[in-house]
Amino acid sequence: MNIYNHILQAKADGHKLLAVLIDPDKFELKNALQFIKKVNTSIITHIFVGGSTVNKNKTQELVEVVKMLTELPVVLFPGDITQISKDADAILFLSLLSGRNADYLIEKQVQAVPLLENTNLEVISTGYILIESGKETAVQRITKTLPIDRTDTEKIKHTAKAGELLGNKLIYLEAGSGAQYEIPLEVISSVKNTINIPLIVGGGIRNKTQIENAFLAGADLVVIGTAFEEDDHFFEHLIS
Ligand code: 1GP
Repeated sequence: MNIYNHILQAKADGHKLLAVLIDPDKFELKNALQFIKKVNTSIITHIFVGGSTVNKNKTQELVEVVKMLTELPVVLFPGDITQISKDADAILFLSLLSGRNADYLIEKQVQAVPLLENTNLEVISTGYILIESGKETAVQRITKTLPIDRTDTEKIKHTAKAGELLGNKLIYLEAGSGAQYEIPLEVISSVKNTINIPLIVGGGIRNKTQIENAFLAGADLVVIGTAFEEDDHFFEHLIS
């Protein structure tokens, strides 16, 4: 089964999914064996790879190593076209729907096409929505776009629905890596009740209660990066 169909199946079964996000710029390859061993024995279902600013080749090196160490699907979550690796399993083909910068709505995607043509990556179109989360985040800085106000549930809901109507297969509500505040639960549930495609939620989630609350509110897949980077013991709460 391909990765998207698996996500659809999990959604239909009410089986929640959890991704660890590895940022190639912050991750030390020498720690890969130990780190991925912990991933493999936790409840993590997907490994996302990506970052806002990544040196060329770092993604490729990281994906090669990770693929050797796990059976879990490795999904690119790219901040730029330099983060496309043919050795991953899939790519979230992101369009930043919260912003009005044409580069991140369509230009980068056009530039990615010749690179994707040389791969067998499963391409999963994803409406990416940045929500204000207390302080400026890397996504905001790099893309030069404003996030949507976290209290403007109507606008967030309409943006997510527009993303679905445009043909996206996933909606990703992003508070930004290291966010001060995670996506509000009422925003998650409101978007969940509006769209029919799977919902990804990430940014600022640092403990098991926050994960469970995001799931209860309607997230189908939760993404966590910083909590794993900062606390080695975080995995211990997530043993399968
Ligand atoms: C960022 O949603 C992800 O794109 C993960 O955020 O690093 O805050 O977990 P954190």
